[in-house]
Amino acid sequence: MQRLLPAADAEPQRLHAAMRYSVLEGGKRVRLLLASAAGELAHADVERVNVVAAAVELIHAYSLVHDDMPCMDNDVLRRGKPTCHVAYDEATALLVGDSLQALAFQLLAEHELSDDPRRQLAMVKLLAAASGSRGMAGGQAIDLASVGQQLTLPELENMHIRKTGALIRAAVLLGAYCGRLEQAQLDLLDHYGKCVGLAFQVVDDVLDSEADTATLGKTAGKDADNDKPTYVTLLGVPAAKQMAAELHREALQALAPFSADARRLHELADFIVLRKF
Ligand code: GRG
Repeated sequence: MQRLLPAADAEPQRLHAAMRYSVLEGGKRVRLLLASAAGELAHADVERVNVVAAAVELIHAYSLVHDDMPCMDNDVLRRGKPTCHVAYDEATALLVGDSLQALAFQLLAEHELSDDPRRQLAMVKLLAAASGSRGMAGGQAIDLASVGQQLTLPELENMHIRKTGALIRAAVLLGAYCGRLEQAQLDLLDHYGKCVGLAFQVVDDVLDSEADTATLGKTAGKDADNDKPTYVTLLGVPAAKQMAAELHREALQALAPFSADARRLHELADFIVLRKF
Protein backbone atom coordinates (compact mmCIF):
# COMPACT_ATOMS: atom_id res chain seq x y z
CA MET A 1 0.00 0.00 0.00
CA GLN A 2 3.01 2.29 0.59
CA ARG A 3 3.82 1.80 -3.08
CA LEU A 4 0.30 1.91 -4.48
CA LEU A 5 -0.78 5.15 -2.76
CA PRO A 6 0.21 8.49 -4.31
CA ALA A 7 3.37 10.02 -2.75
CA ALA A 8 2.71 12.59 -0.01
CA ASP A 9 4.68 15.24 -1.91
CA ALA A 10 2.71 14.72 -5.16
CA GLU A 11 0.22 17.47 -5.99
CA PRO A 12 -2.30 17.98 -4.28
CA GLN A 13 -0.01 17.30 -1.31
CA ARG A 14 -2.52 17.82 1.50
CA LEU A 15 -5.00 15.32 0.04
CA HIS A 16 -2.29 12.74 -0.66
CA ALA A 17 -0.77 13.16 2.80
CA ALA A 18 -4.23 12.69 4.34
CA MET A 19 -4.84 9.57 2.22
CA ARG A 20 -1.58 8.06 3.40
CA TYR A 21 -2.34 9.03 7.00
CA SER A 22 -5.73 7.31 6.81
CA VAL A 23 -4.44 4.08 5.28
CA LEU A 24 -0.92 3.57 6.56
CA GLU A 25 -1.15 4.65 10.20
CA GLY A 26 -2.17 1.47 12.01
CA GLY A 27 -5.10 -0.88 11.65
CA LYS A 28 -5.27 -4.64 12.06
CA ARG A 29 -5.32 -5.30 8.29
CA VAL A 30 -7.85 -8.09 8.74
CA ARG A 31 -9.38 -7.72 5.26
CA LEU A 32 -6.00 -7.51 3.56
CA LEU A 33 -4.82 -10.62 5.42
CA LEU A 34 -8.00 -12.53 4.54
CA ALA A 35 -7.56 -11.77 0.85
CA SER A 36 -3.92 -12.74 1.06
CA ALA A 37 -4.64 -16.02 2.90
CA ALA A 38 -7.41 -16.95 0.43
CA GLY A 39 -5.03 -16.21 -2.46
CA GLU A 40 -2.40 -18.42 -0.84
CA LEU A 41 -4.94 -21.24 -0.50
CA ALA A 42 -5.80 -20.83 -4.20
CA HIS A 43 -2.06 -20.92 -5.12
CA ALA A 44 -2.51 -17.54 -6.77
CA ASP A 45 0.21 -15.21 -8.01
CA VAL A 46 1.32 -13.10 -5.02
CA GLU A 47 1.52 -9.84 -7.00
CA ARG A 48 -2.09 -10.25 -8.10
CA VAL A 49 -3.23 -11.05 -4.58
CA ASN A 50 -1.36 -8.02 -3.23
CA VAL A 51 -3.36 -5.76 -5.55
CA VAL A 52 -6.79 -7.10 -4.57
CA ALA A 53 -5.82 -7.15 -0.88
CA ALA A 54 -4.77 -3.50 -1.08
CA ALA A 55 -7.97 -2.57 -2.97
CA VAL A 56 -10.15 -4.07 -0.24
CA GLU A 57 -8.13 -2.35 2.48
CA LEU A 58 -8.48 1.01 0.66
CA ILE A 59 -12.27 0.61 0.59
CA HIS A 60 -12.19 -0.22 4.30
CA ALA A 61 -10.03 2.84 5.08
CA TYR A 62 -12.38 5.08 3.09
CA SER A 63 -15.37 3.74 5.05
CA LEU A 64 -13.68 4.48 8.38
CA VAL A 65 -12.78 8.04 7.34
CA HIS A 66 -16.35 8.79 6.29
CA ASP A 67 -17.87 6.93 9.24
CA ASP A 68 -15.88 9.09 11.69
CA MET A 69 -17.07 12.38 10.19
CA PRO A 70 -19.45 14.66 12.12
CA CYS A 71 -22.33 13.85 9.74
CA MET A 72 -22.05 10.14 10.72
CA ASP A 73 -20.43 8.82 13.91
CA ASN A 74 -18.64 12.07 14.78
CA ASP A 75 -15.61 10.44 16.35
CA VAL A 76 -12.23 11.96 17.15
CA LEU A 77 -10.12 8.84 17.68
CA ARG A 78 -9.25 6.07 15.22
CA ARG A 79 -6.36 3.63 15.41
CA GLY A 80 -5.14 5.51 18.47
CA LYS A 81 -4.78 8.75 16.52
CA PRO A 82 -6.97 11.76 15.66
CA THR A 83 -9.51 10.89 12.97
CA CYS A 84 -8.86 12.22 9.48
CA HIS A 85 -11.24 15.19 9.71
CA VAL A 86 -9.65 16.18 13.05
CA ALA A 87 -6.05 15.79 11.85
CA TYR A 88 -6.91 17.59 8.58
CA ASP A 89 -10.41 19.01 8.02
CA GLU A 90 -13.86 17.82 6.98
CA ALA A 91 -13.58 18.68 3.31
CA THR A 92 -10.26 16.85 3.08
CA ALA A 93 -11.71 13.81 4.89
CA LEU A 94 -14.59 13.68 2.42
CA LEU A 95 -12.15 13.81 -0.50
CA VAL A 96 -9.87 11.22 1.12
CA GLY A 97 -12.77 8.76 1.21
CA ASP A 98 -13.76 9.54 -2.36
CA SER A 99 -10.19 9.20 -3.59
CA LEU A 100 -9.47 5.96 -1.74
CA GLN A 101 -12.60 4.41 -3.18
CA ALA A 102 -11.68 5.52 -6.70
CA LEU A 103 -8.11 4.26 -6.25
CA ALA A 104 -9.36 0.83 -5.19
CA PHE A 105 -11.26 0.41 -8.45
CA GLN A 106 -8.41 1.91 -10.47
CA LEU A 107 -6.13 -0.82 -9.07
CA LEU A 108 -8.58 -3.55 -10.06
CA ALA A 109 -8.84 -2.10 -13.55
CA GLU A 110 -5.19 -1.43 -14.32
CA HIS A 111 -3.53 -4.62 -13.05
CA GLU A 112 -4.00 -8.02 -14.63
CA LEU A 113 -5.60 -10.10 -11.89
CA SER A 114 -6.79 -13.16 -13.76
CA ASP A 115 -5.96 -14.95 -17.01
CA ASP A 116 -9.67 -14.74 -17.79
CA PRO A 117 -10.89 -11.15 -18.45
CA ARG A 118 -14.45 -12.20 -17.54
CA ARG A 119 -13.21 -13.30 -14.12
CA GLN A 120 -11.45 -9.94 -13.67
CA LEU A 121 -14.66 -8.10 -14.55
CA ALA A 122 -16.51 -10.27 -12.03
CA MET A 123 -13.98 -9.17 -9.40
CA VAL A 124 -14.67 -5.49 -10.09
CA LYS A 125 -18.39 -6.18 -9.85
CA LEU A 126 -17.92 -8.12 -6.60
CA LEU A 127 -16.07 -5.27 -4.89
CA ALA A 128 -18.59 -2.71 -6.17
CA ALA A 129 -21.55 -4.75 -4.91
CA ALA A 130 -19.90 -5.32 -1.51
CA SER A 131 -19.15 -1.59 -1.11
CA GLY A 132 -22.33 -0.06 -2.52
CA SER A 133 -25.91 0.53 -1.48
CA ARG A 134 -26.72 -3.18 -1.25
CA GLY A 135 -23.53 -3.81 0.72
CA MET A 136 -21.45 -1.67 3.07
CA ALA A 137 -22.91 1.76 2.27
CA GLY A 138 -26.44 0.32 2.48
CA GLY A 139 -25.63 -1.27 5.83
CA GLN A 140 -24.33 2.07 7.05
CA ALA A 141 -27.60 3.74 5.93
CA ILE A 142 -29.61 1.16 7.91
CA ASP A 143 -27.26 1.67 10.87
CA LEU A 144 -27.79 5.45 10.85
CA ALA A 145 -31.56 4.97 10.63
CA SER A 146 -31.56 2.48 13.50
CA VAL A 147 -30.39 4.89 16.22
CA GLY A 148 -32.88 4.76 19.08
CA GLN A 149 -34.84 1.95 17.37
CA GLN A 150 -35.51 -1.60 18.50
CA LEU A 151 -34.35 -4.07 15.83
CA THR A 152 -35.19 -7.76 15.72
CA LEU A 153 -32.30 -10.22 15.51
CA PRO A 154 -32.85 -10.84 11.74
CA GLU A 155 -32.95 -7.06 11.15
CA LEU A 156 -29.72 -6.56 13.09
CA GLU A 157 -28.12 -9.45 11.21
CA ASN A 158 -29.19 -7.99 7.86
CA MET A 159 -27.64 -4.64 8.80
CA HIS A 160 -24.33 -6.15 9.85
CA ILE A 161 -24.09 -8.65 7.01
CA ARG A 162 -24.10 -5.58 4.77
CA LYS A 163 -22.20 -3.00 6.80
CA THR A 164 -19.31 -5.16 8.00
CA GLY A 165 -19.82 -8.62 6.53
CA ALA A 166 -20.04 -7.81 2.83
CA LEU A 167 -16.52 -6.39 2.51
CA ILE A 168 -14.95 -9.15 4.61
CA ARG A 169 -16.71 -11.77 2.51
CA ALA A 170 -15.57 -10.02 -0.68
CA ALA A 171 -11.96 -9.92 0.63
CA VAL A 172 -11.91 -13.72 0.90
CA LEU A 173 -13.47 -14.28 -2.52
CA LEU A 174 -11.31 -11.70 -4.28
CA GLY A 175 -8.15 -13.38 -2.99
CA ALA A 176 -9.48 -16.76 -4.07
CA TYR A 177 -10.50 -15.46 -7.51
CA CYS A 178 -6.84 -14.63 -8.24
CA GLY A 179 -6.14 -18.38 -8.33
CA ARG A 180 -7.85 -21.37 -9.82
CA LEU A 181 -10.42 -23.08 -7.64
CA GLU A 182 -13.50 -25.14 -8.48
CA GLN A 183 -16.90 -23.52 -7.92
CA ALA A 184 -17.59 -25.89 -5.00
CA GLN A 185 -14.37 -24.72 -3.33
CA LEU A 186 -15.28 -21.07 -3.93
CA ASP A 187 -18.67 -21.74 -2.36
CA LEU A 188 -16.99 -23.12 0.78
CA LEU A 189 -14.75 -20.06 1.01
CA ASP A 190 -17.76 -17.81 0.49
CA HIS A 191 -19.45 -19.50 3.42
CA TYR A 192 -16.30 -19.08 5.51
CA GLY A 193 -16.26 -15.35 4.58
CA LYS A 194 -19.91 -14.93 5.51
CA CYS A 195 -19.35 -16.54 8.94
CA VAL A 196 -16.18 -14.62 9.84
CA GLY A 197 -17.71 -11.38 8.53
CA LEU A 198 -20.65 -11.65 10.88
CA ALA A 199 -18.49 -12.97 13.72
CA PHE A 200 -16.25 -9.92 13.31
CA GLN A 201 -19.21 -7.65 14.03
CA VAL A 202 -20.56 -9.68 16.95
CA VAL A 203 -17.09 -9.54 18.55
CA ASP A 204 -16.87 -5.82 17.73
CA ASP A 205 -20.10 -5.24 19.67
CA VAL A 206 -18.78 -7.21 22.65
CA LEU A 207 -15.47 -5.31 22.62
CA ASP A 208 -17.28 -1.98 22.35
CA SER A 209 -19.11 -2.84 25.57
CA GLU A 210 -16.21 -4.49 27.45
CA ALA A 211 -12.85 -3.07 26.30
CA ASP A 212 -11.39 0.36 27.01
CA THR A 213 -10.56 3.19 24.60
CA ALA A 214 -6.78 2.79 24.98
CA THR A 215 -6.93 -0.90 24.02
CA LEU A 216 -9.32 -0.37 21.09
CA GLY A 217 -7.62 2.77 19.75
CA LYS A 218 -11.14 4.14 19.15
CA THR A 219 -13.75 5.47 21.54
CA ALA A 220 -15.19 2.57 23.55
CA GLY A 221 -18.88 2.45 24.52
CA LYS A 222 -19.97 4.43 21.45
CA ASP A 223 -22.84 2.08 20.64
CA ALA A 224 -24.51 2.57 24.02
CA ASP A 225 -23.80 6.33 23.96
CA ASN A 226 -25.40 6.58 20.51
CA ASP A 227 -28.34 4.37 21.53
CA LYS A 228 -27.54 1.90 18.74
CA PRO A 229 -28.95 -1.63 18.67
CA THR A 230 -26.15 -4.22 18.87
CA TYR A 231 -25.76 -7.94 19.53
CA VAL A 232 -24.96 -7.03 23.13
CA THR A 233 -28.09 -4.89 23.66
CA LEU A 234 -30.25 -7.51 21.93
CA LEU A 235 -28.77 -10.74 23.30
CA GLY A 236 -26.54 -9.74 26.24
CA VAL A 237 -22.79 -10.41 26.42
CA PRO A 238 -22.86 -14.19 27.16
CA ALA A 239 -25.24 -14.98 24.27
CA ALA A 240 -23.32 -12.66 21.92
CA LYS A 241 -20.10 -14.51 22.79
CA GLN A 242 -21.88 -17.82 22.23
CA MET A 243 -23.03 -16.62 18.81
CA ALA A 244 -19.46 -15.63 17.88
CA ALA A 245 -18.26 -19.08 18.98
CA GLU A 246 -20.88 -20.80 16.80
CA LEU A 247 -19.97 -18.69 13.77
CA HIS A 248 -16.30 -19.50 14.43
CA ARG A 249 -17.07 -23.23 14.45
CA GLU A 250 -19.10 -22.96 11.24
CA ALA A 251 -16.29 -21.01 9.54
CA LEU A 252 -13.74 -23.69 10.46
CA GLN A 253 -16.09 -26.41 9.22
CA ALA A 254 -16.14 -24.75 5.80
CA LEU A 255 -12.32 -24.90 5.72
CA ALA A 256 -12.09 -28.58 6.67
CA PRO A 257 -11.88 -29.96 3.08
CA PHE A 258 -8.84 -27.75 2.35
CA SER A 259 -6.84 -29.26 5.25
CA ALA A 260 -3.33 -27.70 5.62
CA ASP A 261 -3.80 -25.25 2.71
CA ALA A 262 -6.31 -23.34 4.86
CA ARG A 263 -3.96 -22.84 7.82
CA ARG A 264 -3.80 -19.04 7.52
CA LEU A 265 -7.55 -18.68 7.02
CA HIS A 266 -8.00 -20.89 10.10
CA GLU A 267 -5.68 -18.64 12.10
CA LEU A 268 -7.51 -15.54 10.92
CA ALA A 269 -10.86 -16.96 12.02
CA ASP A 270 -9.28 -17.59 15.43
CA PHE A 271 -7.97 -14.04 15.56
CA ILE A 272 -11.30 -12.50 14.52
CA VAL A 273 -13.16 -14.27 17.30
CA LEU A 274 -10.53 -14.28 20.05
CA ARG A 275 -9.10 -10.78 19.49
CA LYS A 276 -9.06 -8.28 22.33
CA PHE A 277 -8.90 -5.10 20.19
C1 GRG B 1 -19.21 5.34 5.53
C2 GRG B 1 -19.94 3.97 3.52
C3 GRG B 1 -19.55 4.04 4.91
C4 GRG B 1 -19.53 2.91 5.61
C5 GRG B 1 -19.04 2.82 6.98
C6 GRG B 1 -17.42 -0.03 8.15
C7 GRG B 1 -18.30 1.10 8.48
C8 GRG B 1 -19.31 1.44 7.47
C9 GRG B 1 -18.18 1.82 9.58
C10 GRG B 1 -17.16 1.58 10.62
C11 GRG B 1 -17.81 1.68 11.95
C12 GRG B 1 -17.66 0.47 12.72
C13 GRG B 1 -17.01 0.63 14.04
C14 GRG B 1 -18.08 -0.70 12.28
C15 GRG B 1 -17.94 -1.90 13.05
C16 GRG B 1 -16.99 -2.92 12.52
C17 GRG B 1 -15.81 -2.31 11.91
C18 GRG B 1 -15.83 -2.20 10.47
C19 GRG B 1 -14.79 -1.94 12.67
C20 GRG B 1 -13.55 -1.36 12.16
O1 GRG B 1 -12.81 -2.34 11.49
P1 GRG B 1 -11.41 -2.87 12.05
O2 GRG B 1 -11.55 -3.19 13.51
O3 GRG B 1 -10.53 -1.56 11.90
O4 GRG B 1 -10.91 -3.94 11.17
P2 GRG B 1 -8.94 -1.43 11.74
O5 GRG B 1 -8.65 -0.05 12.26
O6 GRG B 1 -8.26 -2.51 12.51
O7 GRG B 1 -8.67 -1.52 10.27
